[in-house]
Amino acid sequence: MLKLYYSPGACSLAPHVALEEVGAPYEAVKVALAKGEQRTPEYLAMNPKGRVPVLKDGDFVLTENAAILPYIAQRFSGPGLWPSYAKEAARCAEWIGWIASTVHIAYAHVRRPERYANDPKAIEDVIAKGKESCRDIWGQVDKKLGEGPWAIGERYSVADPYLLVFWTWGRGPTLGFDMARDFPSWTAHARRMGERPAVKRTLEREGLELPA
Ligand SMILES: N[C@@H](CCC(=O)N[C@@H](CS)C(=O)NCC(=O)O)C(=O)O
Repeated sequence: MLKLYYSPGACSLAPHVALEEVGAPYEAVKVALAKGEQRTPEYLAMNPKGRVPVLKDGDFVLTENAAILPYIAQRFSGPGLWPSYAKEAARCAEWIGWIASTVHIAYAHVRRPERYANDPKAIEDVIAKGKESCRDIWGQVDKKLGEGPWAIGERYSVADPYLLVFWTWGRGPTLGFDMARDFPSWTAHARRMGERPAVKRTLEREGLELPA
């Protein structure tokens, strides 16, 4: 039995949706980040990084969205969430690599500035600059998505639920972007995501609103 350790609204939303999409039996184990459950000795013994997501497949423990998403897609190849054509697969890897290394990290400068500076004034600056970077990067995502309809074009892949995470963070209180006005292509993508039964089920379980 697969187990996904997730926290509502966190970046673990992406593998959560992916598991719903592939229809594999799995258990969703909630980790309350606000209560520090990611730092208990038991959790750290499983994932010394103290983060979600973690995917357990028997004894195989996997961390990092950039590894977990391709793993889910390739292990359950039936639904085709990892493209079989080399160029499409490369596009999918390109999105996932960029989201993990750049989009997520830009957001962390605003949400977790204490990781990047100690001095309170410097922290203020990290947040201000982080917001600017996010607006710029959110714009790049919007442009790259274009008409879609999906991240890599005509075909839905695990890059799509990963994008949804950052759309929801864009509308959240940390960034407070007007996603529909400023990032219309990404918002159209989020709305398409919201029509998928797997996404509806996952958002409901995590207590998140559908993209309006
Ligand atoms: N590079 C990791 C990042 C994971 C990560 O930062 N997860 C956050 C939630 S979105 C977390 O668990 N934060 C808890 C903490 O920092 O204490 C991935 O993509 O899987």
